[in-house]
Amino acid sequence: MNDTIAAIATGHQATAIGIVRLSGPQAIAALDQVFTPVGGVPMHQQPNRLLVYGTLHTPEGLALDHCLATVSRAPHSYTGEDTAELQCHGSPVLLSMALEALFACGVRQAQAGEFTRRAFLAGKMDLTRTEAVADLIHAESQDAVYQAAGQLGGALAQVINDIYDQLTGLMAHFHAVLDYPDEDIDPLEAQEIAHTLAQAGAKLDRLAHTYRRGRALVEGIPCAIVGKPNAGKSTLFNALLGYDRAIVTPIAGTTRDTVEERLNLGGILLRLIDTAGLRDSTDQVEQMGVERSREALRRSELTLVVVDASRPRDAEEEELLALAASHGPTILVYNKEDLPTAAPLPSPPAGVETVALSALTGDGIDQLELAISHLFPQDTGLRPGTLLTNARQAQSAALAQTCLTRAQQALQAGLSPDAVLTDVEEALTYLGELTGRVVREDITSQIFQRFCVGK
Ligand SMILES: Nc1nc2c(ncn2[C@@H]2O[C@H](COP(=O)(O)OP(=O)(O)O)[C@@H](O)[C@H]2O)c(=O)[nH]1
Ligand SMILES: [Mg+2]
Repeated sequence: MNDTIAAIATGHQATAIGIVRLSGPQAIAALDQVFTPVGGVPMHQQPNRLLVYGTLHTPEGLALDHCLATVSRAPHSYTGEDTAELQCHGSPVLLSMALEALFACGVRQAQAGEFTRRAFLAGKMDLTRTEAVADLIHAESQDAVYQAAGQLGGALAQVINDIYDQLTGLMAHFHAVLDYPDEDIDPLEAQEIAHTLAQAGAKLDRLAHTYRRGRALVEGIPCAIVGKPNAGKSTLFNALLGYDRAIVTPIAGTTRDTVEERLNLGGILLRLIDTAGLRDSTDQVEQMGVERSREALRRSELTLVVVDASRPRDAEEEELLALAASHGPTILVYNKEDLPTAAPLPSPPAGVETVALSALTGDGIDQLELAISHLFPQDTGLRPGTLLTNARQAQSAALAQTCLTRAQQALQAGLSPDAVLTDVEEALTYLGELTGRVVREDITSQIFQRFCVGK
């Protein structure tokens, strides 16, 4: 049986209300030792989920707060265990004193994510829902909230389970034929198997494709700012962020490392990466920076190529622009628009949008924001909550995809159904890992590490 855990569920700053939560067999008994309701009826005699007003005190009886408490008994609670919650005033000192009082009653500090881990182990939520809890807590844009909320409601699990059920149906039918030869069950025709595999495979492909968008929602779109030294990359980086994060100097090559910051640009979450110039250099430190900017370009899904418009564009910049454009969405930023332009600006490669601005004065920054928002339309037609949003999910889906493809190929090659269905069975294992039907301790541990204490 589990022990009883407690944690402060709210932040570490003074707030109007602070919450301490408990879960485990001793949760309500421990609460009764530190909380006395005004009416005198102890919490273990109170109904579930009723907010009860009373005094929070040390086990010795020293008052700490006048506040609310509530209990929910197993299995009708978040964790599936007996749980209790104190809603106190939000002083971090008060909250830790409340926690200390509970520790004195035999309760221990909860680890990060332990409440949700218990909820998962009690079968209260599948893995995609537990991940949604963490995503919701860390959501940095409105779309990330919609996605996490939908996923928490089970939308993603439903998509996965739909595929899972279809494949299980296939397996069940096959085994029924084998196990009950006298029952006269129609054996599976290769055509039927092919049909089901194609259907499930198509659904799985659609699901796997959502990862790019899902990751952008949760992690942000990696956006590298590249260009020659002194083009104004760091100035642009700071201008977009709205504060000075990167170092700006008139000496070429001062940004020697890459700097990364998140930025919510009209609902689109960007991971803005300022790089050192892509310049061949003999200087050791700068060379490392250059390497890193090439790396940043490889990782980026949106590239801003910054060119100093007051100087003629050179071959190196042409090359950089072509490189970025062949890699993915690219915007050519003609910077230093406030200075006289050197020459008529040559037109960019096809598909590359151009924005002229001054990172120094801020003129034209709004045009850049507009261009970015056009490249990443937010309405994708995907139902919120049905996107894969992390590497773990994407990997399981990809592995399941591989197995299903193998099954389809085996069928086409004329192999027997049991050879085909071995691959289907393996695909089911990966789909099972995705939702946590198949529990792997290393996977679950990793998931719950991402949580805060108290959730
Ligand atoms: N006039 C003008 N100067 C700029 C502009 N953007 C950057 N600079 C200047 O150009 C120099 C290099 O800028 P910086 O952002 O460090 O360039 P980086 O090497 O590409 O990161 C600094 O002196 C900036 O003040 C701009 O839009 N107009
Ligand atoms: Mg710089």
